[in-house]
Amino acid sequence: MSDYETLLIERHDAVTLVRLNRPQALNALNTQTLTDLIAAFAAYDADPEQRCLVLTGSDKAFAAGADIKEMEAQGFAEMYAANFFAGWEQVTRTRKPWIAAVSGFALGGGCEVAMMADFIIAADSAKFGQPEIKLGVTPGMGGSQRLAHAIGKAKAMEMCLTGRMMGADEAERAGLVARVVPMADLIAEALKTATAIAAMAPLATIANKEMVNAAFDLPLAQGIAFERRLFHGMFGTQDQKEGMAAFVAKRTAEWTGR
Ligand code: CO8
Repeated sequence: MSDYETLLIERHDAVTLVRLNRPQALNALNTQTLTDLIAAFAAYDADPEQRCLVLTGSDKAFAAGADIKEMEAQGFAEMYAANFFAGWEQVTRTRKPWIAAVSGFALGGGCEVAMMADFIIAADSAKFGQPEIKLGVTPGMGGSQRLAHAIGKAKAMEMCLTGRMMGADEAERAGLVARVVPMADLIAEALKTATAIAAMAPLATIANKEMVNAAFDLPLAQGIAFERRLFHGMFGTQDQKEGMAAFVAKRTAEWTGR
């Protein structure tokens, strides 16, 4: 049973596993999926028991894009008035960490959502692409920007202009994904990584995420100053005292998130 029409949710101790579940449309992302994901991510962010989230699809498709059938008949006025799909920005504002575990197609909006994650773990079956050009449009959920940041202009431009798909090994070499694993191991590996992250000091986790993300928004000098201030701030937490005392005493730290 799930509270969501388009998602399946499992709890694995402190890790939330969210599966996109529109198999009839290769997990194409429609308005309902966005509504469901905004709610699921907000619930995760607000739950102190949950420390990491994994978003995945099926073996065949992480998500084959925004739902073309939903968009087909739309005009500019409707898209603009509704600020269509601007809600994805709420997903990117999730403060706690989340991983995209990608098998099969991650195309268009699917690739864009995977790139919203803190990092991607890919199955060897993963195929990434921005094929919007073949539909007479462009990426619209950050793909042109995040792809260029992730893999540089040459490959990002080639992918956007040709719509070609990039396999998992090339994606790893290009820096789009953190790691490639056999398809059969994808969920286990993603949960293992998420469980390791979930065991870290909660405030330091959020601070690390914030500062790595700052590298994409701030000039270097400001990013370094931001990092140093957050680092100083960590010395106001109980977890800094606990983490360093545990190291010195050669015992395992017990985090309080304070
Ligand atoms: N939207 C809607 N339905 C889809 C989509 C999609 N993106 N992708 C697949 N489906 C449906 C198919 O129509 C088909 O439905 P049916 O059985 O009713 O005919 C079912 O899923 C299975 O698909 P296929 O039969 O095509 O499966 P294949 O294995 O033959 O092919 C492919 C798989 C190659 C992935 C193929 O389905 C495909 O090319 N899909 C479209 C990929 C694409 O172009 N994606 C980009 C979409 S545009 C986009 O994402 C823009 C994002 C920005 C929006 C933000 C606005 C602000």
